[in-house]
Amino acid sequence: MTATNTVAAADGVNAVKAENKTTRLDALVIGAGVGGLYMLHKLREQGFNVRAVEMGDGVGGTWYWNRYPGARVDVESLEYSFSFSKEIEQEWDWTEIMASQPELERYINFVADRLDLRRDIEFQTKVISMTFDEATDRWLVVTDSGAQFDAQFVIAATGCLSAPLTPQIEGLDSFTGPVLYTNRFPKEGFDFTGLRVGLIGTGSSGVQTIPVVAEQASELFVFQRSAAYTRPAGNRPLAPGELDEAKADYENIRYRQRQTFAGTLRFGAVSVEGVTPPDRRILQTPLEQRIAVVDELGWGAPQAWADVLVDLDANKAGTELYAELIRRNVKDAQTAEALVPHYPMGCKRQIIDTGYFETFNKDHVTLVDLRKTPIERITPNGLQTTDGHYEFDVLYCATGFDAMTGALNRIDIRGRDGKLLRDEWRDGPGSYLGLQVAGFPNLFTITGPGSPSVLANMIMAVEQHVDWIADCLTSLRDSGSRVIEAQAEAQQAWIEHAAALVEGELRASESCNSWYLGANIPGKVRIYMPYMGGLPAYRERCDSIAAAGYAGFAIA
Ligand code: NA7
Repeated sequence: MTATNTVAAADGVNAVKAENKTTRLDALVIGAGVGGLYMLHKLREQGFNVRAVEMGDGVGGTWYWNRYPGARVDVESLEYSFSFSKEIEQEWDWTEIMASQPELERYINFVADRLDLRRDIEFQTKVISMTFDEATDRWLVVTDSGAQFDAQFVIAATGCLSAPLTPQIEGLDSFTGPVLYTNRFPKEGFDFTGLRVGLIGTGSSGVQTIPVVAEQASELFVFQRSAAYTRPAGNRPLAPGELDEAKADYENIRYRQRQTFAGTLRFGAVSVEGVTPPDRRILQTPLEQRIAVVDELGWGAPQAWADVLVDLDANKAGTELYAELIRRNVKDAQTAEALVPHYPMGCKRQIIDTGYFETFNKDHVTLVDLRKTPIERITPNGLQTTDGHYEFDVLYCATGFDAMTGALNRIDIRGRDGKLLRDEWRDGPGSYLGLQVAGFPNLFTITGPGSPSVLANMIMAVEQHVDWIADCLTSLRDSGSRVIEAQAEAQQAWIEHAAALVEGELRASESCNSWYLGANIPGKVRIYMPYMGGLPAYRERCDSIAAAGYAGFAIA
């Protein structure tokens, strides 16, 4: 149903004063990445009047925006794909073990077309504010396109790594050449051929794009603040017959995926299913024997010990093995040394790469260690460190995201009593199950903070959330209920439970700084945001809460 009125947007946001179209809905989905698309499909199937809005002009979310050269998923595509439709599973053919961004984007477009989802998506429409009306128990959602929505439920499928960071570096605006970002790479692509490139950032995106850019650029300067723990991905084309074999066994693969901690059977080429923890301890092993393990296991060696991810000294010894592997792959001793991380293994997300270390053996690739010579400023034609000036034609930033909370905090979300979500989250992103926030009724978050999200295969995590939310809305409709809201006590108990799971863990300790902890954003409160209990236990918990009549939620 569509109505027309002239409502002005909330104060402080780009006022939308033109004649606005307000569409009345059962549910509005924000985002048309994998979460938003499946949510839209599922609610439509269940007879809800639902639409989605999407900032971009196409579907895909992460795989729409992060279209930088070298972008690739780090779990197997056969597993990193929708499991809800047996038909789609059989119809789509993956070409590689771990698909590249173009193939993933094609796949997501295929799904959108196959399910005829586009007709219910408003593209190039960014939500700027949403206000909960306590009189009607409905959300008024205002967008920058003039479209407004009056929805009973809002489902934010806004992504965990979708709010791009612009590095706070003096002089950034003064650079006269092109400035590119991995997380907003131009849709038409960019040809680095023959150009001198200055690249900042060596997280997953930097590590993936550096070898590809080095193939084209005439000169590449890599400005590294923190070295990466990365190992070869072992990607390859799927062999003939391999895909058919997997498709024939899909039910079993999905079943096994659901039993694993992270919803995936392999990370890169390494099996994580049913792996028994190693029983050897690095601190009790003489150096020559540690090196023998490197000879035997290669890049698997640094983590092949019981104590490395739990004890700081053991961790340092593990990093030594990692350094040994880098030395074996990088010719220049000084560069090899600079590529060894200075922080514990396991703090940040493990990266997998294709030819990363070998890239630094190329004569036209230079690593600049910012820990030794920090950036002073960007100049019109390059970058000045404390040590000298580097001149280049293109500035290329792989500087990451305001993870997990950034996308929602950039919207003015007002719940009960006009409370702003970003104020509520100032001391940490409180949430019940990562699905709802107390004080914000009828608003759901897909893979929100406090859920397994980024620690799991994202599509598996998304499917579990979408199924749960769809069942919840159907159950509310069946019982004639209008409002569901997380209760503050249940939320607090969940926060404490989630915090207890990471207590004493290296990844949440003072020696670690990661985007999981919000540590890449100056001033952001330091809290380990994803839920560490694993997907199977989490799913069980969500299901038992639903079975108990949505325990911990108030329903009216
Ligand atoms: P990440 O992993 O957050 O990496 C960002 C990189 O950019 C990291 O090396 C940062 O160094 C570096 N960075 C950020 N700001 C600066 C400034 N101002 N100066 C120098 N270096 C800077 O983002 P990605 O996009 O690579 O990956 C995000 C996730 O996407 C990834 O974990 C996967 O899950 C997929 P720092 O480490 O902060 O010292």
